[in-house]
Amino acid sequence: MMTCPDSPLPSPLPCGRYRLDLARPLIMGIINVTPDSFSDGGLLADTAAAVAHGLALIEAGADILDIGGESTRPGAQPVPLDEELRRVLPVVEALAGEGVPLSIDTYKPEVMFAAVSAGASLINDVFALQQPGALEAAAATDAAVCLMHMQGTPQTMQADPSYGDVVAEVTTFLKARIAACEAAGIARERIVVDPGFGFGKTTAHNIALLRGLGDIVRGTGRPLLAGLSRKSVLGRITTRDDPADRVAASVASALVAVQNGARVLRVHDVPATLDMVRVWQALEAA
Ligand code: 8Y7
Repeated sequence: MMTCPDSPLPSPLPCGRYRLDLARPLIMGIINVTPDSFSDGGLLADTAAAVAHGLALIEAGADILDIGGESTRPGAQPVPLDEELRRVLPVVEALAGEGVPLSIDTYKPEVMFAAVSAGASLINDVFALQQPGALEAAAATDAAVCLMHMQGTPQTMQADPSYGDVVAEVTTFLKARIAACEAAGIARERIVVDPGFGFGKTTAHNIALLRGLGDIVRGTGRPLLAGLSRKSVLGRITTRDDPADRVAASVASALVAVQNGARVLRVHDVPATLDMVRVWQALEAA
């Protein structure tokens, strides 16, 4: 197979009761369990909608589902612990038996532990387990862990992002977080890294990271997850204000990410991304 010669061997990623084969890029479908401001159906309706969306994403070919109860978009406000648990746990419980590993998108240790106990197999933390208690909570599980880079916090990160060498700085950060995980008893074999597109980055920073993904993969020695789906940077490049109009840009950027070594793609648009992966695979196999 024509894999990037320097990229880490795509050995299976231990992920709870699953072993994820990263020989081809995996598609992580996004499920946001945040209140629908256009419906007054309450929590039951939000849960039902999230579960139905998850089943549709599995049907469309998602390899992993990422479930989140708090938006981390620029400017988003934090959600209290009990509210986040109320949002995500019923969705994790309902989807845990569907044969696809579930990822919990949270930075709160209590949510990590409760979600894994309810059936989640991957912890996706945009704060890279830096919150008090997060390393310990993850270490107490057998879940895989995605460590993401962010400069600042969701409330402030887009104010004035600044780097000397963004690829080098993100790599250094991720290596330090891998070391912190190992010191806390989280084996490096369980770890996935993520440059955090859009999290404290200008358009130029995001482009430099996309071009430099191979350096991050080689520098960290771990599989890389890329999350570019529908993000503002793609809106700025394409002049598309509505995120729903950024599907083609999302697929194009995901293909570049795959060509530069990404192994997991966090996306809203599973069918379009799957077609791209199939085209990429056909070229790899030839
Ligand atoms: C990412 C993410 C978001 C990402 C990882 C959005 C939760 C913002 N983006 N997690 N989460 N990587 N690992 O626009 O890029 O989807 S939320």
